[in-house]
Amino acid sequence: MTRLVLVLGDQLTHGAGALARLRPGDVVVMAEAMSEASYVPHHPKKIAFLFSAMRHFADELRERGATVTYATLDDPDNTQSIPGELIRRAAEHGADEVLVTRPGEWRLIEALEDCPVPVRQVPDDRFLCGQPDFEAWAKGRRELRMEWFYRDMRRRTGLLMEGDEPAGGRWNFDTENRKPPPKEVAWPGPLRVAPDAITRDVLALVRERFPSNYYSHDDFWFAVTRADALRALHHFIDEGLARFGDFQDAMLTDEAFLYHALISPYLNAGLLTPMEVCRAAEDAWRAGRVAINAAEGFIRQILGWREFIRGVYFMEGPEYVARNRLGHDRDLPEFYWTGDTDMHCVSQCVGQTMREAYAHHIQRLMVTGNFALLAGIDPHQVHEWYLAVYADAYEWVEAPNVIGMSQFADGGVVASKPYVSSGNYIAKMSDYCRHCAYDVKTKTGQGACPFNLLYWAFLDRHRERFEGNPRMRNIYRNWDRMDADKRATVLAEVGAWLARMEGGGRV
Ligand code: FAD
Ligand code: DLZ
Ligand code: SF4
Repeated sequence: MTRLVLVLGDQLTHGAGALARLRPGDVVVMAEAMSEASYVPHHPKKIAFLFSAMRHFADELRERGATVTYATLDDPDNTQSIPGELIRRAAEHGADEVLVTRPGEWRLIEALEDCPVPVRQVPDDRFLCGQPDFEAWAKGRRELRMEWFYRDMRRRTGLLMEGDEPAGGRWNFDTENRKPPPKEVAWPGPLRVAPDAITRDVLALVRERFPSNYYSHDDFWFAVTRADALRALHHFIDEGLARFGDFQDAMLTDEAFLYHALISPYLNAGLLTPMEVCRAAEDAWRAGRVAINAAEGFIRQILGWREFIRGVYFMEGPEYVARNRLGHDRDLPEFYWTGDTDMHCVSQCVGQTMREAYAHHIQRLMVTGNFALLAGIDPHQVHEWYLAVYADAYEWVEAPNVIGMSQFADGGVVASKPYVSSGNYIAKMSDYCRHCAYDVKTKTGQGACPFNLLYWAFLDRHRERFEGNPRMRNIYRNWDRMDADKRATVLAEVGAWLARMEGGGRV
């Protein structure tokens, strides 16, 4: 009997997972499915990136001799769901078995388990730490901390190691990183690839099927093949990496990319592998082309954070995304879609997100994430927003970053304390406040920065939970030292400001 091998849109890696088991006679199934393209309102550039990358990948598989069935979104026979396509192709080819690399979302894992055609899911071997290894590492630990996991991964892979010791004598060079924003940015930004005929067809289809008042369809420049993704990686290693460490937390008005790599869409779709990315950074350091703080800071994101986040998602199970430990229930404000707010930091981060389907880590964590947490937005709505708007978003990586790291809705599995800050942090790490209608130095009254007000209100609201945390004790001391009238003013002003926001008034 014929066997089907299902390849999903984020499984575009030759010779990995199910594709490593491809036998003569197997039929590869790929499908652009409306169910996948609409379970959240994805950014059209994310959809176009995936569809075009899928079409190029299907051609590459055919060139390598595989039999591939591919359903485009506008194919009249397309059933528009992944299980539907498996049933249709199984009947077409007389197949009674499907092989697939385990998907990166519980939603799809469960849908495939329920598929009437038996589906065998094999582990996704594109990660540097397999799930059994992660769970063995996590077992018996009171708390999971990325830094310890990362050191184990350095030892295990030999990346940036000199024998048993970390290269450069330290595991972590973050004290040399996190500089305030540069005056000017000295690299041209990510490699921009001109759309070829396949991409142009996809862009036309996506423009027609996924019209949007919020998102931009214009100026699509993502790489959609492995060859171009590799060029984009080396462009960054050669021209951006040297400054990555220094400015990794900085933000600048109208500078969407700073010294960031812009490789997460490629890594997550499988066009690049994590080991080759880490090796490229290590080689640049060994060749003396970048300093250790840049190479180490960058490698830590991939070898440490990315693998750790993945392990947490699968360890915590399908209910993880429903967690709401802080009981936040406010609706996500409309300005998360329009950028229409006087808060320049939020307006900048949302604006570039709607244009580029991209924001870098600190923009996601300390601007849009910080605001949602401070304002008590329902974490599930925050989660769905992040899953929709970014070209690199799949639940396995988005959810632990949002539900865990950013919204503390998992009660501390990913983060040891909530990532909240007043406007001071944004003022230090960006030029946003200089262009803002609010005044970051004003704590209460006319023009007071909302982050300042919301920050104290958040701490006050969650006092019982956080005042015992040794890393937060001093913050509570500062709040308690404020005179009682001032504290009452802060809380009253926050209430009024939030009521204005919830009433749809401009804030
Ligand atoms: P760089 O800053 O150049 O970093 C290099 C690489 O490190 C990234 O490409 C990425 O693969 C990896 N990386 C860095 N931090 C993380 C992290 N925390 N988790 C996983 N990988 C990491 N990343 C996603 O890939 N998909 C998401 O949906 C996603 N959602 C996020 C939501 C929030 C609230 C936060 C705070 C972070 C999120 N991240 C997500 C992590 C990070 O913001 C992005 O990986 C990064 O911005 C991608 O841009 P880059 O390629 O320019 O990364
Ligand atoms: C995200 C996405 C989108 C938008 N479209 C498709 C699609 O049409 N066909 C497909 O196979 N995969 C798509 N994907 C990626 C899947 O949703 C992804 O495999 C799961 O989210 C698991 O990570
Ligand atoms: Fe954001 Fe406040 Fe700075 Fe305005 S003043 S940019 S709202 S932190």
